[in-house]
Amino acid sequence: MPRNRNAVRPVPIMNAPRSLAPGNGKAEVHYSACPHDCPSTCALAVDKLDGQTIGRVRGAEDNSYTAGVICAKVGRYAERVHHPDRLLKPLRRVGPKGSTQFKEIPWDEALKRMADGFNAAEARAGSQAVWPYYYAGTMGLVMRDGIHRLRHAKRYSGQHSTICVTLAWNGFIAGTGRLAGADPREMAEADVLVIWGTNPVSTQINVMTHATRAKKRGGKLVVVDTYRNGTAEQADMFLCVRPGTDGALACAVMHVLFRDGHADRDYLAKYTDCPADLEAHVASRTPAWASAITGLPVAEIEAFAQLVGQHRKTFLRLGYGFSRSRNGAVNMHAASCIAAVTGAWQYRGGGAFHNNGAIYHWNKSMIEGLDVLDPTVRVLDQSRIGPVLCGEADALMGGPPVHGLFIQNTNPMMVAPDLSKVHRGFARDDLFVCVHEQFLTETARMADIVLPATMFLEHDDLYQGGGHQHILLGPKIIEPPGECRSNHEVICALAKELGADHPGFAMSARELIDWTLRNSGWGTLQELADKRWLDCQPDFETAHYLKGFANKDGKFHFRPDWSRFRPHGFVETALVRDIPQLPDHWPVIEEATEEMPFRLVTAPARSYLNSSFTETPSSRKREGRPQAKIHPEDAARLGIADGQRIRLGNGRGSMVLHAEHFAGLRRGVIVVESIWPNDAFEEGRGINFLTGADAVAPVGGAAFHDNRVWVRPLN
Ligand SMILES: Nc1nc2c(c(=O)[nH]1)N[C@H]1C(S)=C(S)[C@@H](COP(=O)(O)OP(=O)(O)OC[C@H]3O[C@@H](n4cnc5c(=O)[nH]c(N)nc54)[C@H](O)[C@@H]3O)O[C@H]1N2
Ligand SMILES: Nc1nc2c(c(=O)[nH]1)N[C@H]1C(S)=C(S)[C@@H](COP(=O)(O)OP(=O)(O)OC[C@H]3O[C@@H](n4cnc5c(=O)[nH]c(N)nc54)[C@H](O)[C@@H]3O)O[C@H]1N2
Ligand code: SF4
Ligand SMILES: [Mo]
Repeated sequence: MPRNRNAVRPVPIMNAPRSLAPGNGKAEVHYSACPHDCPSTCALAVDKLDGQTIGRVRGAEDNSYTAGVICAKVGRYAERVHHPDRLLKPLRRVGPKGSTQFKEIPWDEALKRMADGFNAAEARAGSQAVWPYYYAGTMGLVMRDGIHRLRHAKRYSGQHSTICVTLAWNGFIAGTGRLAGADPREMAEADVLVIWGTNPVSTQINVMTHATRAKKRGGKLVVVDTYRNGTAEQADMFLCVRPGTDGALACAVMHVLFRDGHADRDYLAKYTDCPADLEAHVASRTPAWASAITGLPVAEIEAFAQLVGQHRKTFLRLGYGFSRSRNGAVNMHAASCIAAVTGAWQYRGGGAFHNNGAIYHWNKSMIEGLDVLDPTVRVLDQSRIGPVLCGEADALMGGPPVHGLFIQNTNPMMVAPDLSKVHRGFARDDLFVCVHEQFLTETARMADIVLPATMFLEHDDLYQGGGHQHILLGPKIIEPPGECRSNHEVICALAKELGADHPGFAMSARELIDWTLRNSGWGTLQELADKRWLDCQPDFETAHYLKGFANKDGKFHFRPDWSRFRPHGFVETALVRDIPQLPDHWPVIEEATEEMPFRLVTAPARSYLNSSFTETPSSRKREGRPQAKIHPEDAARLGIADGQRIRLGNGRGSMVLHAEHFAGLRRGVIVVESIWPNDAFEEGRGINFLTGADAVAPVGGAAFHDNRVWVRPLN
């Protein structure tokens, strides 16, 4: 993001000293949790230099999952928290939408204008014309989820949060019945660790800590991905698949497992729903069949299957990446079935893991105001914000247009799919937008009112690890700069202005944390503060489903009930009827065509975290410029030199960037590491101009890695 030159910044803040060696006696060490949208949710040790300033951030050594390791971008967090471009005062737009012309206003006026804007929207088309829109810029339960309390108290439109996890979670739960798996620390005890559809070297570094321990014990690391990324570089076996074909690979592996006597028939009979049907079904899913779909040589599929078949302690660490396809939920389910066929679940160091969301059994009714939720209010699909703002009737679910948007913790002008619609929608004159942000992001630049937000070190919050099993406390450590306010403070102040009523609006963040812990069976705030984190790992038998899987019949389901996932108020996609009943390759991806011969994957860049850190100079420097990785043979055929400007396009739009010759992917596949701001590209159009906002089966989601595109060289 360019510096917001025109925004007024009256309170200069100092840049923190570069870094401070740990333990040199000068800094006080405070403990926290990383708030970013990352499965690692690291336990942090933060050097506090004075009341407003931090130094170095490190991983807590004594947390058994973090184990002293964090990613480089958060290690340099002083650069983000003390960034000269932080928003410090409320702003009112005085120029055209999208410009950086804003005027500072006092908080009282900002809140009044917001309330007026939302009340006007409501007067026009009812309360559902206001859409509080949020995501996981902070993962703190109070600061992330408190927006629902305002939503429910006011009967504003609901949000079905599909942009990230829906496909992956539903795909995993389809088999096990529950979003939880083997203790991820057991990865260290695996004989074969399969890292499938996640690039932890970039996206959740702590997986590699435990993977390295497995390798040191002689365990084998297998990586299944669409390109030779940082994680694949460390693998003993790398399977480079065509995007969206993991269901075929999983079926062929199961074919070999049955064929060669590696299926655990006692386990199958006791713990699974229809093993005979599965065996008959995969009999025709041979390695040759899968080779034609995945692009993998038959020998590689056979070798992978033998490795899995010969080692009971095979641990499948299943990520988000391979589920960002139109068949992603089916592929996730298919991969998870492998552990049930071999019975790997029975062994320490075996089984499968994706996310531990279910182990925390939160009572969020005070944070989210669930007691005042009206189930008749429509629930709009987050990923379809473009069609929603453009007034498409199906996206609006037959209800009124959206005239008011209140946004916290997300930057949809950059990260949402089908950006041409998103940008058109935000530009509407009859749309009132308020954005609460840390920086003047591309979304904030579309707002009528911009509010300055605190960062995690400046407010109290509660966190849970998705990729592990800890509840962590992130207490306020330093004072916020300027007039920044936390999400909770803003929600409560706005509720007051709007006359919305709920006991949660009268509580402090600390009171909400205490209430939530007590009512969820996790003790008190004081106890958590004393312990710093709680290890919530269920016992071995529970985590490995040895007392039965979490489905009603106690079995792992090879034949899932896909209709179970429909959230309240949401219409499942028409495609749900066509989902294959048993694991399979489901050919609903955007296959390449003659006109659009490439498949595009938009995998995460190491130094960014979604839209975050695109504002920090060190991350920008490390990423260089947006580039499209293309196979040298494809490039040669198209006459594209290494580093040449190219245009990528499809039916949704086109954009310009530079080519990078890269042999670590299949021909016909392009990878653009993301997410860059749109203004990092010529013409101001970024990668999400190419991605689709069609709702993916069974109940929505964004297929960010499933796009067909054409490529043209430019001079
Ligand atoms: N092409 C492509 N697009 C993608 C993806 C992809 O892989 N490829 N990934 C998708 C995925 S998985 C996700 S989750 C989305 C996420 O995309 P975003 O939701 O944009 O993600 P973040 O960068 O985590 O957070 C957004 C904003 O939250 C703000 N923020 C942080 N903390 C606070 C706070 O306490 N208060 C307030 N008010 N604001 C705060 C940050 O400053 C940041 O601007 O992007 C999706 N888009
Ligand atoms: N540095 C960094 N860290 C991040 C983020 C970031 O943007 N940058 N984003 C954060 C967020 S919000 C999330 S949700 C997580 C996501 O983190 P991950 O679980 O790692 O998931 P993805 O990042 O979507 O993609 C991971 C890998 O999947 C591969 N992939 C794509 N399509 C397929 C396919 O069809 N099959 C297979 N086998 N592989 C495929 C991609 O090439 C990529 O290497 O990371 C978080 N951490
Ligand atoms: S690895 Fe993830 S959770 Fe850990 S510090 Fe980095 S962004 Fe935060
Ligand atoms: Mo995500």
